Amino acid sequence: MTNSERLSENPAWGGAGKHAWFSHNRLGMFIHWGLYALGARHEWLKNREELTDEHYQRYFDNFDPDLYDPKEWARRARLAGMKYVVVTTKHHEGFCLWDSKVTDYKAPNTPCGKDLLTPLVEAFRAEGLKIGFYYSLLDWHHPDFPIDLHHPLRNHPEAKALNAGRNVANYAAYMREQVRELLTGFGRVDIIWFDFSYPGPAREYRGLPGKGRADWQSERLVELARELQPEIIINNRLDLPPGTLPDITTPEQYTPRVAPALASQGVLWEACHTFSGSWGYHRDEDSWKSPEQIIQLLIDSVALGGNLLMNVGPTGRGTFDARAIEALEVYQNWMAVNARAIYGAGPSELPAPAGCRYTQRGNRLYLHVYNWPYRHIHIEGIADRIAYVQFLHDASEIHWVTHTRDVDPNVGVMVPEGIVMLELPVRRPDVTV
Ligand code: FHN
Repeated sequence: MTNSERLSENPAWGGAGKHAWFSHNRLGMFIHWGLYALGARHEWLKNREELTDEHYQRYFDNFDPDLYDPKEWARRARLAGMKYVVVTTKHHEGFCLWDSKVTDYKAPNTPCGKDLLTPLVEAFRAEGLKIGFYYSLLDWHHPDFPIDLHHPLRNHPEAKALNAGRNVANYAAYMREQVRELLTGFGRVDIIWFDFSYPGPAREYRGLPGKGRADWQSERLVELARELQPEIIINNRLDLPPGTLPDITTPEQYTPRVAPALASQGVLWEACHTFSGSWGYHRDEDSWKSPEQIIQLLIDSVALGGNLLMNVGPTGRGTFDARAIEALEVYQNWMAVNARAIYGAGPSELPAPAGCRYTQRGNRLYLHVYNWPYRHIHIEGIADRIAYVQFLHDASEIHWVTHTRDVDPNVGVMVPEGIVMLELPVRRPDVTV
């Protein structure tokens, strides 16, 4: 089996199967949007500030994203090179962006007065992006969701009394009804992104009962998703029976050092990250990743055979704020020249030089130089020391040239933050790619 055949079977490449689109596309947009955007201080604000429903009601009563323009969101995502979107249809606060028939806690009942999800799906689909729905297992508004260690009322003086009579089985049935709505009401859904169950035994908190694996009735959610959308990708945040493999794993806010594996076999994976320190819009969050960092996140993921899902938290008025737009434009500028090193690319068998990464697509090797402006990059296994590599179109070998800055604009480029991507035709006697 040649390398290219083997690589095509490698889960890192999505295999030839129904999920091949996922690995090919590599970059997606995560969107965290809900009532918390009005609070402008993190999507967990209800939990962090231990707000009662009455206190939090002010965000519901004033939610009216008058500047909401999903077509503009979708355009920004496409320009940034993002090929799929995962949007929070319902986050832990329990508020639904769509016109769910099983709750009143939804966008059409706010001053906004309309379903926000349908126009988003239509806009992103029109821009050619695949559709993913994030759905929170936690629900801090639902009357049957038990008050537990993550609940905003966990420290309420009447917590135990408030928790009495809550029936988690009723809540699990509610989840199935909502997942049914999401997977039957919006055409093809490519990803369902559940978040999150508590693995392992139930953990009590100050006399409040925890939730265990059985409470989520995860298997029934998976069965339902597979029945309604047979091609759908399901992530790994449902607490499934041991040995049950998700379609993708989802390392969060870090890039694995080695490609993730489950049950000692390769698995599709997607690292999810924020541009800032918050998933939901946070006005005062000032730890935004640099342009170089967000480009490296993408390269690192692909070099290890994974995807990157980068998050935007729209404001309470329905806009991407200036910092988010600036970050998306970093991807737009870099992908405009370097997309060929990302889409359909994956790991290389060749060891990358120090301070560099390799991504490979067929017989094209992409050298991503992080430690620029080092002049000499020793590439093992292909050639001796090089000062600089010039990509020769369809050449059968690599010519080493002395360092020059006037690089052919079609290949290696100096991006703003010093990451140079060069494209190399790979030719080694022992490797047929
Ligand atoms: O609690 C959530 C958090 O708000 C955010 O949605 C992330 C995204 O992966 N998931 C949970 C934390 O792991």
